[in-house]
Amino acid sequence: MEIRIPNLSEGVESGTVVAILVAVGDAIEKDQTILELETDKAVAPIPASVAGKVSKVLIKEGDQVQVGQAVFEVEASDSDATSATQNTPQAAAPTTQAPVQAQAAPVANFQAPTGTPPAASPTVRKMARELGIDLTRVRGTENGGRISTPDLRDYIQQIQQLAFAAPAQTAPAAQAAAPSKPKVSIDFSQWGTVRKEALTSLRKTIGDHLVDSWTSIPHVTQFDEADVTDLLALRKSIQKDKGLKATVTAFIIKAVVKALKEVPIFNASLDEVTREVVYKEYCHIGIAVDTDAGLIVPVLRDVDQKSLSVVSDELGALAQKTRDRKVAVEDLKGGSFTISNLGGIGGTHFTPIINKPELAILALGKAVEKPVARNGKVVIRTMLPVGVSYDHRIIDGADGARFIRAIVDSIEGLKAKDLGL
Ligand code: CAO
Repeated sequence: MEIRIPNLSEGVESGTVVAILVAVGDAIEKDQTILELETDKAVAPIPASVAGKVSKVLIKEGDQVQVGQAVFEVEASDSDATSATQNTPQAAAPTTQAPVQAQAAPVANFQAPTGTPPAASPTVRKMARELGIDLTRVRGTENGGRISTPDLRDYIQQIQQLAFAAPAQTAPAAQAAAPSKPKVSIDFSQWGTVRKEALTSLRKTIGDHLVDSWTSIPHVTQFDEADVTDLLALRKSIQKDKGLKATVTAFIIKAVVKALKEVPIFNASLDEVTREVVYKEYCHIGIAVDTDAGLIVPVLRDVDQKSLSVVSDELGALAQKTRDRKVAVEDLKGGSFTISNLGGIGGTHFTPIINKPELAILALGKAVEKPVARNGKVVIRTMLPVGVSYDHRIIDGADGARFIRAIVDSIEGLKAKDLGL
């Protein structure tokens, strides 16, 4: 009996084997973690779909493996024989999402991206990968919603029809697109010794996400400075009185919530299909975390409803989990606004790139003491560099200025009563 790579998560088709946790001869339990796979989102533990004894290991560390690929051979106990086959990706549950509300001609084979990668044969998956097609958008017509080659062909034909049906929209975009130059590999060793390192899946994903955001969103970045002298004094007194070791980021999260409530467009997203602005009643804050593997942005949920002490505990735990690459894919989704704080490291202002599909992001530099003018006198205050990048398709400069003032006012005016302590 073979154990195969199960469905991972939306849009994730493959990964790199980073650790094999069992060897030939090992007895394994059903659901026991048998290997760890680095996908472009996180390191995912892969559970055994069957209990038994490992008879063959079909992969080695560093291998790139696909969803559905056999990775172990196992002598399974009888009771597990059926469940193992049921757990193969081909037998995945049918998807139930409603079709996307397209304004153009009705498109039978479109559907909204599902949470689960759909069942499809390796050939279909390969074709989709080569053509850059997101299979979660294709409706499968075979048993259990499995996608067949004709389903994929129909989907492509319908995309073509849509493209030709809207020449007025597509033509200017096509004209604007400059012919892309073929990429060339440069031999840097002709100028001296070099060392090569392949990009990890995560690094490729970070790059692709940033290029998508940077090239599809006209960014504007607005800068200011917040006087955090009182905030740091408040932090000190809370540390002393309550023993609470909340960091600067935890305080800023609480201050940001107030500003987001005042200027709610900064907590919204653009639906690029329906061309609607989606205002969110919730306040889920993405936190840029610097990890050894690269930038990862997990999400802290409902921070508007949590006290400083809960936000502080959750922030610490989430940052640690992210650095250990144990963060779940779900933890990376659904943010409404992101904070990127480089102040723990250093530097002043920088221009952050929006974490699409959000509309804005806050950058924080290092708070330092500096001379500032107050009531005609020069005094020493601790000033925090702040910057906000926003999507200029949706947010005008005046709102950008209003929002950064709201952030600065909220930071400078933060009181113990705002912290739910
Ligand atoms: N100014 C001055 N001091 C700051 C500060 C700032 N802007 N931000 C944090 N600090 C302080 C903290 O209060 C803490 O002080 P104490 O030791 O007295 O408690 C110290 O610096 C270290 O902070 P920290 O980084 O450990 O904790 P944090 O909760 O403030 O930040 C996190 C958490 C996850 C935001 C941070 O660790 C991190 O990873 N930052 C990098 C984000 C990043 O890479 N952004 C770039 C994205 S674009 O490539």
